[in-house]
Amino acid sequence: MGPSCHRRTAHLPKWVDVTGVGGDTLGSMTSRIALTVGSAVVVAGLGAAPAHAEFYSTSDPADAKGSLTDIRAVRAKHGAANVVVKVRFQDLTRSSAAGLSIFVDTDRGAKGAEFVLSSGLNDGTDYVLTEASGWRGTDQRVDCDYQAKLRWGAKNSVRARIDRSCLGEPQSVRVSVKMADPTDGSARVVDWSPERRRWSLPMEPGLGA
Ligand SMILES: [Ca+2]
Ligand SMILES: [Ca+2]
Repeated sequence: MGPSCHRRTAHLPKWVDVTGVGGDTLGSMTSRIALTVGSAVVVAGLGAAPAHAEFYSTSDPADAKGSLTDIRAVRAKHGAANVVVKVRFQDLTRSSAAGLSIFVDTDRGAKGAEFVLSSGLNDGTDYVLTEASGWRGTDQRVDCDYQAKLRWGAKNSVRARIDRSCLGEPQSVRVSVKMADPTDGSARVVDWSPERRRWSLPMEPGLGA
């Protein structure tokens, strides 16, 4: 339980001058710039929808006939500390043989996912976060703070929480979710959200949350 987490040292804010400007000058300059940044945040809060949101939410059709774990909704949040992804299924049962992959894109320039959290959907399942290559996981486990919780009963869902440090403190993330169910072995049922190898809208961490 509780794998160790490498936390990076906090980045210095961009406006901190480390070149040795005198205290008074630096003090007044930083407070003026900090004030400007603060005003920009207020304006963004009141103004039009930002290009990037902190949240993503989508419903998914009942299109994976033959599997109880048909994906019905995905919600995600890129918070100040974590990326949280919740996947809701038609019917999550403790004896499920299905598996879930939560792909995470942190680099739009590199094709496919950079990370993938893989989990079974049965009671007592293991789960693991690895680096990804394209749309495949690798054997490169990421040693950091993350968790997947299965919620039985009416919730029928999985909640995955990944510390941002696991992902290299990304500016923006996108997610894509895949469920694969071997059912009885004769017909493997696969369901993706939002679509096969398609990403959610980008999410950026909430400001000051
Ligand atoms: Ca579905
Ligand atoms: Ca990528």
